Amino acid sequence: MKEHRKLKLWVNKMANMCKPDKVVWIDGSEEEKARLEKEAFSTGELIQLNQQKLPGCVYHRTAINDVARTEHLTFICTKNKLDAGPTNNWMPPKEAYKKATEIFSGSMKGRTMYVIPFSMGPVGSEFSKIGVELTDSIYVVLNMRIMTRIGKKVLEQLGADGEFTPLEKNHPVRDNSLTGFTKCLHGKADLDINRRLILHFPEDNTIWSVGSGYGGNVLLGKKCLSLRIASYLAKKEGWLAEHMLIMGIEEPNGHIEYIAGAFPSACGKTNLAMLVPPEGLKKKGCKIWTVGDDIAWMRIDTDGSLWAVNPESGFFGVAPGTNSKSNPSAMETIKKNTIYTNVLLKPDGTVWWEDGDGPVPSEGTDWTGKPWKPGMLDEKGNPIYGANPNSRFTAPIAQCPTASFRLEQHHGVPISAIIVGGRRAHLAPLVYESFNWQHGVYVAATMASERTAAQFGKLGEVRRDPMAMLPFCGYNMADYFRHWLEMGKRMVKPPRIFHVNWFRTDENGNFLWPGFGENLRVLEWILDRCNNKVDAVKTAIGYIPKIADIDMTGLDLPKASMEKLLHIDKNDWLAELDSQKEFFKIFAKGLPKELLEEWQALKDRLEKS
Ligand code: OXD
Ligand code: MN
Repeated sequence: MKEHRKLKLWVNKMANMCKPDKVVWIDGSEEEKARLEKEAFSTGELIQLNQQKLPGCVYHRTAINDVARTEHLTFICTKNKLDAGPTNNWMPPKEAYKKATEIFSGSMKGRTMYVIPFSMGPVGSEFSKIGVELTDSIYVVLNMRIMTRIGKKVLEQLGADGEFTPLEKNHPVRDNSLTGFTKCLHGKADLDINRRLILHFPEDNTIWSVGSGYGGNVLLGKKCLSLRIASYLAKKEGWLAEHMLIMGIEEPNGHIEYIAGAFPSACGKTNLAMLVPPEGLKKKGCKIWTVGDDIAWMRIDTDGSLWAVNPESGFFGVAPGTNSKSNPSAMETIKKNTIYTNVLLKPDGTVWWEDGDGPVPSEGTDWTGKPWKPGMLDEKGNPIYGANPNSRFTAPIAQCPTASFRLEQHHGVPISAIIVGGRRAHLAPLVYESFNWQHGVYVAATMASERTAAQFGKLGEVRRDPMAMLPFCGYNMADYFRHWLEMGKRMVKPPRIFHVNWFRTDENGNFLWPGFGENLRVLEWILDRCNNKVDAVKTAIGYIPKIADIDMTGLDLPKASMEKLLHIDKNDWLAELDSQKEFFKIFAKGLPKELLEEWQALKDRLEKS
């Protein structure tokens, strides 16, 4: 194979800085996997789990101060601050490279640097992007092996000079600053939080992450490439890189329609992507197909509609709360070939987490490596969890019982509807449909979630998270909104945009909607709307369902609850508008005028209602 000169030069340059003892090129083979696992078992980086009960599964603990994405240490490094926008941390590229160089220098002495060529999206698809991650962590290599397509086949695809394949044939954008792949450098260094930086250089198509071993900070194909860098590329090349699940709903006649959905974390995105139809709807014979649970790359095809691919090939899911009731398909998926991180390790070499399956084990080793028993309290009297609340499983999508047969298809799937939503105890009805694309963009740009007890901050406080992209947009979010508006103009048949809220509560704080599989009832209504099969009630905020149009077969929910779920409180909405206005202020003059027009139009409609 002819070598890629620029790739080789870059690897040498990075190795000269980090000074690893060895540089190993990852080929993606089974023998390589076995060799790396063996080495990691011998150093303690990984623990082999019970191979009878969990074949192919391994266990890993991260450092105690390194269990989640560190947004405050995550930077967009563009020449101009304005290009990063008001919602991102910004650092000038020169300063960022300098700071990180100091930490990276010599940090891989005594270690091996692995070179991982990877493809986001099926290898060879014209919609895929290639990256190369350099890392001193075997855990990262083994995770990337599941989450992305790696190895020799990717190098072959990159070829000898490897320009990026422009995402859309009709809108090719050649950018000479691109050298054919995203240059991703990761080093654990000393895992010191004061020497941790997650740096994105969109103008150089480069990511540098140092001082962390936590997935979201170090699996650089995921949030860093597929969202932050990709959103920047998508803007330039005329497509969308989104923090969205993709799922298909198959009718008994075999017709499948696809939905993409954006939800902030802790809103049940993974569960929704793998939804199991509830008993009452089972006899209808609908099937769910999971295309992805976290990221969607979407482009306009020659038919003028929006098509999506999931660039990932694995799930990096939160373990606590995942059980056979909340997500039976996930439980099935993670029975083999799974990497478990920061969960409780049981004496029999299996794993457990809070709100998981099975009885609470009588003992185990917790995620920090200490002996654990149920009911243990810390010095402040708080419960000591066996598993970290953000403990994870990494598993291949192909193992999911509902994995879509179109996962490997280069073309992706056509999207009929986009749904967005957060946790709102009041305000937002169970579902509403926007009037048109522009209104839908406004709905998505103002979406929000209320903090739960599990999050830092004031309980119930509203956190705006436009398109669930607040931590992931690699450029100025005001330009991102404009890009969404422009995409709508280019589509002949744009997907309809809906807002859902599974989390509305009654006066006593109890959830009004049962959620989980029952959400299919709402998805069915959404698809019926897309196919002009049902009417709706026009309200100030958008179209809501007529109660009779939601199929409630087998669900015993009082009509009064449905009424509450669909209620629109004028005063609450007027207060919401004030809060949205405050949020819009941060974008100053950059905010597209269309969003302000939509805001004003909603205000007028509410006042008249
Ligand atoms: C994730 C996240 O891990 O959104 O997917 O934080
Ligand atoms: Mn996510």
